[in-house]
Amino acid sequence: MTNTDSDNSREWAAEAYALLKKRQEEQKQELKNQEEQKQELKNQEEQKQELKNQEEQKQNIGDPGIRDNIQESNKTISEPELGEFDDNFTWSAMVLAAQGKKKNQISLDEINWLTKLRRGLEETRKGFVTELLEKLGDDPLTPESLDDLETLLIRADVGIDSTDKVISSLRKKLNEEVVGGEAGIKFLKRELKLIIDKPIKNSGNDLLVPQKGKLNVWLLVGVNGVGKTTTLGKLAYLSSKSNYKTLIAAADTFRAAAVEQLKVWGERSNVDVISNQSKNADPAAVVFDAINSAKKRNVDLLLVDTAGRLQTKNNLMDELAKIKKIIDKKVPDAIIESLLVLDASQGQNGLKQAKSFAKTANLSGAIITKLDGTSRGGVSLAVSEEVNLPIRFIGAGEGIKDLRPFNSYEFVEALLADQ
Ligand SMILES: Nc1nc2c(ncn2[C@@H]2O[C@H](COP(=O)(O)OP(=O)(O)OP(=O)(O)O)[C@@H](O)[C@H]2O)c(=O)[nH]1
Ligand SMILES: [Mg+2]
Repeated sequence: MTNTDSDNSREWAAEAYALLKKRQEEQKQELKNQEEQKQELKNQEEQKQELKNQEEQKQNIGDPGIRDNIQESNKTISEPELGEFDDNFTWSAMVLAAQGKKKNQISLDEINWLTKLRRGLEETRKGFVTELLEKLGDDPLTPESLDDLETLLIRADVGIDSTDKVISSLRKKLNEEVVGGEAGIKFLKRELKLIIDKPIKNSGNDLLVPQKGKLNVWLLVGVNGVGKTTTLGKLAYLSSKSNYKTLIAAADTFRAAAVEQLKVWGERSNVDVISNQSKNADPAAVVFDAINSAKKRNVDLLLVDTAGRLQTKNNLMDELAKIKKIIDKKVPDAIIESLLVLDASQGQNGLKQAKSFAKTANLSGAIITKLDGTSRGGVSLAVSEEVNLPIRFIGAGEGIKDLRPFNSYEFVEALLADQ
């Protein structure tokens, strides 16, 4: 970025910041007004009740007491406060602007998410980008700098295949023209994005959302501890917030605390959980019950939590097959997504799991979790290239809002941000 570019960016971001701040203040005022109106109504009701009580006392009729019949607003997730106008804001605003967002369309959730994503990928970035930039400086790329880049990409768990692909494209370009440091990074970003986008394009579906008018069933699968239940909770929130009628099936009947864990997530986003508390309940039977409920309630999206660990891996695969069979039988026109949840911090190990699941579990997509604070975020590229799975969501934190639909542009920008 030249100086003028960055001056313009800051100016643009400052205006977006001011607009967002104004909007937030208006929203706050609106909320305050609503609260006041609610309080006013409550006072009126209390006065009415008081009068009624006095009336009843006069007539000597007992009364259980004043009941607060004003519904308190539902437990909502508190809205975040707008922070300082700083480099984080500017960077995030620029990423949004590059995707066509207007100054007055920028939301705080998006800014916070991008800030979190960039911070989350910091360790991965430190591993190669910082070093790469230092090595490149402003000088043109050389065959030696490509060798360095190769090592750095492999070290960031990008995987051999993706690395080979990127390096050979760069080498080809280098044979044709002189490539400066900045142009090199731009080209690298484009190549990495192409790798991630390929399985997404092949799936014919750029963004995974539930199809209206049908029952969509999303199975979350993966080995133990990768974040299936947490991810499901975050998905339930995203889905119900986007006005899809959502239901959760607690089909991990193996781990005792799994149902309780899900209920907490369900409460946070006002989504019901279908479960069977009895010991050794059959996961497929839970799914059976959940489908009945889903049909009755006209549910758009049924999210199914599955066990990460059974006595053997074969049991796990059999169980998944059984669950799918039940769905096929009961709702043949349901849209089933089998989403493999992968813990980014497991790097190449996670990739091995993905390969083994992909062979048997008929997967349709991947969700990468724990991108916050790992140095192995590059594994996302390996999943795209080597397992050929479209990445559908990414998680970068334990909070309910720390999951977003995957966006390859944002991911690559965050991965290769220059600070
Ligand atoms: N930092 C961070 N932690 C996460 C993220 N996603 C999940 N976790 C944590 O990872 C741990 C395991 O998450 P679970 O959701 O219980 O994982 P699971 O795959 O359902 O585990 P099993 O049911 O035992 O197979 C919990 O402590 C979560 O809070 C994430 O994106 N970032
Ligand atoms: Mg779980």
